[in-house]
Amino acid sequence: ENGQHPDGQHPDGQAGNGHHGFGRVPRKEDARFIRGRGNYVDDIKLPGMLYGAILRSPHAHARLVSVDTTAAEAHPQVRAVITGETLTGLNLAWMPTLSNDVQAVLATDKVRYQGQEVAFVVAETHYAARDALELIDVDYEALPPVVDARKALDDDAPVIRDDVEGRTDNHIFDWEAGDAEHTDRVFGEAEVVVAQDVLYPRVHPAPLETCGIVADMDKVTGKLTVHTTTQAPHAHRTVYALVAGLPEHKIRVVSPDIGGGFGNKVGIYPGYVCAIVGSIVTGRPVKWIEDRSENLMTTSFARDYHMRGEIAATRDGRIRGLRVKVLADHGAFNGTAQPTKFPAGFFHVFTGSYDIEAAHCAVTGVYTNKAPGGVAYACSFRITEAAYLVERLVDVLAAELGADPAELRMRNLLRAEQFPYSTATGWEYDSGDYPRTLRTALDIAGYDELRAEQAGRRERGEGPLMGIGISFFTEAVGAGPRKHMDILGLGMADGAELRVHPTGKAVLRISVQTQGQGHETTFAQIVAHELGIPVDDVEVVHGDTDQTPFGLGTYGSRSTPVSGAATAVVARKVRERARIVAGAMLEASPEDLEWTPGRWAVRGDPSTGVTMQEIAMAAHGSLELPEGVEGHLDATTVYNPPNLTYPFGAYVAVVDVDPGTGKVTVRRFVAVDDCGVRINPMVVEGQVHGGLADGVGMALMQVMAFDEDGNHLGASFMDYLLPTAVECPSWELGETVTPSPHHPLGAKGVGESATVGSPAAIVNAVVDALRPYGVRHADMPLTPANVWRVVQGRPFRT
Ligand code: MCN
Ligand code: CUM
Repeated sequence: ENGQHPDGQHPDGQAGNGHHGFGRVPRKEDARFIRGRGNYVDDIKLPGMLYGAILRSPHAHARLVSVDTTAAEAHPQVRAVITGETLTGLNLAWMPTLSNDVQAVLATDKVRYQGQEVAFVVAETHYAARDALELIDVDYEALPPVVDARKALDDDAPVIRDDVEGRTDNHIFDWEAGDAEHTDRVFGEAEVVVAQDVLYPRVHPAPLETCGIVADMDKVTGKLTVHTTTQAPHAHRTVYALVAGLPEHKIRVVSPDIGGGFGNKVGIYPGYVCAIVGSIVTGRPVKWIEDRSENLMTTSFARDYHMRGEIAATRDGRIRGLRVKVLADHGAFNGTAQPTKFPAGFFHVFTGSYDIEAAHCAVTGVYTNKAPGGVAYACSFRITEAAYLVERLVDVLAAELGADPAELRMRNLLRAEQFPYSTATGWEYDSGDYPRTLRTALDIAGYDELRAEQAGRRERGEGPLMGIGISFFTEAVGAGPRKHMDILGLGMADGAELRVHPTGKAVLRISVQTQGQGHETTFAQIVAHELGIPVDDVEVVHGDTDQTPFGLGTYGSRSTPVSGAATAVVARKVRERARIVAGAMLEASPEDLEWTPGRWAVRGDPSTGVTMQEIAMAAHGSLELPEGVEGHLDATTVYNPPNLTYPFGAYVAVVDVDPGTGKVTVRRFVAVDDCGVRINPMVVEGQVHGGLADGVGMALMQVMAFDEDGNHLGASFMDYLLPTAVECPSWELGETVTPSPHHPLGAKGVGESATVGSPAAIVNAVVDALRPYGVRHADMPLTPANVWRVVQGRPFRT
């Protein structure tokens, strides 16, 4: 199936004019965004508001000898200067991270990466606060930094985290998954083994809106209100409650419009805590908004995984085993965001989409003198790294065997009848028909013709070099079942509340928080689909802890799998209540009623039916209801997902490489995604487009580089490059639909799929183009300079 429904009709015919459910409904939120009427944190101005600015360390590693704030405090516009010492007095100098480590809010003993927070100035204007930073006199004693993760565990490596008593090295954790012994046995017996070192470089999610906060401590009511950029308002509130010792009902976290999150806005940053302290100290609201360089240098980066992967296979191309070793660079504080039990996130889905007998991975995390983070940038908790690694390895195996990469994949993909499938590392994939999806992508691409064109060009020596790359990915999204997953002890179930007013208009309250994914539209569509009312009659309330039920927020593409399911369940509760009311209205037994979208009617006699709007009015009216039935139609629920959902997809990239300059042009890109039932196919395609652009960025342009002193070399968009329409081809999308069997709507998450799946397709295509040079692998980013370097000195053989 490759269905496009330009008329807004859902294939099941339920959506129609006026949009009563699923389908290509235009996004409600766009009306304000395209008119410049969004309301972002930096748009918020409270009476008497002050402005904060952060003094940051120029050193990657240095002892803090002294911080003299006298001159800054004397600045006429400055209202407070906060240092590590001030915070120590409040027991707030260190804060817990999402990985059960601690992180300095403001440095007290040492600075551990360039850009680390040292002091916070609160002043009457933003400019005055910035000016006053220059008046602070800090005495540093420089220490040798650890920049290369591969040297972090050397005996003579300086110990970064000597704040922890007795620590003698930079080791954070060792973690493994799979059966090592079984895997070694399979490798011992294997006919063919290939091994490859693969780096997934440090990159940055770089949302257009940087991080920020307006903190307002009301001394009279004792209530703290923070307007902030957060993907997880309720989780932030609980963390603030634990850190500051304030009760939760005295904290309100409001997340207004957010200009992109991409995992950058999951954690709590020192600037947030400083702004809150600033408001407590001055008794006035304090705004802190970071600038672009601060965002790129200090907030949650992504990846930095040094991987070594091996595949064991038979001569005829049957993959039997996978063995992986990873060195994970977590920066100076272990602040990665993922469910507690999984220090390497969901990296252990690295067996990908294949039927593999045995697999094992061992991950070691280390500290370096770089900013903390690691889980961000549409990664689905490190599935980006896993998918990239296995898809690179399969191509290395194809090269070794002289096999076609599409055929090799087809040969090893899980077959439809194998689902639900238990992987060698402990996942239970819910549903899939992988060969069908790969075939769809190959058909759209015209794979055989592309290969023929490539062969012809190679034969004729016709430039530029053409490459074709394939990737097939499986994701695990929708964290997660409470018994397996929590973050800082908070379980990952989501609440939902639905109110239906007397005239049949509805208000849905959810805990997930859109950063551009279109939740105000798509969650309204879910309610409309379940209740048969117009999408426009459903208002979605989110991003305010005072107005929404508890839930863990938006990341790991969990909104549709968890809160989307909660929404369907709560709407069905309302529909069932409506059935009882309709029974009373129609003087029939509720069991004898039948639902057709929008109305309950006596079975076999649809003309007698009552609409949802009529039922809502009656439910609030004087109609006599059966004994024990309350009036109104409101309902609440908490959804604890039974499993994750497993979206998947097949991508084909076609590139042209100029060997003289090393420049790569993405000529075509075909993406066939299967995220189960699509609530809004247009929104899904938008998500895929964005993720494919991410893939072009990471594969060809992006890396957070450092020099050997730990100086950050990419602190602006002049150096850290974002892909634009110029670098991206016109995406060619297809779809298959394999519903999730355990999700009430059959939907799976999709928000990160394309970011996860696309880098491998592009890199595989570039390596394929460079085959005449005998190239088997090249690390991202494949910038012109890097590609040029890879082919230097290599003989060209067709
Ligand atoms: N959707 C759908 N049908 C499906 C699946 C999803 O119609 N079968 C719709 C959903 O209703 C929702 C959107 O697609 O409107 C994305 O849904 P989902 O896959 O559940 O992902 P989340 O809403 O949880 O979004 C999170 C995900 C993550 S983790 C990152 S990172 C990322 C991404 O979304 N950040 C984004 N996409 C982004 N898109 C924008 N514009 N901005 C970001 O910051
Ligand atoms: Cu890993 S980025 Mo998203 O999960 O917010």
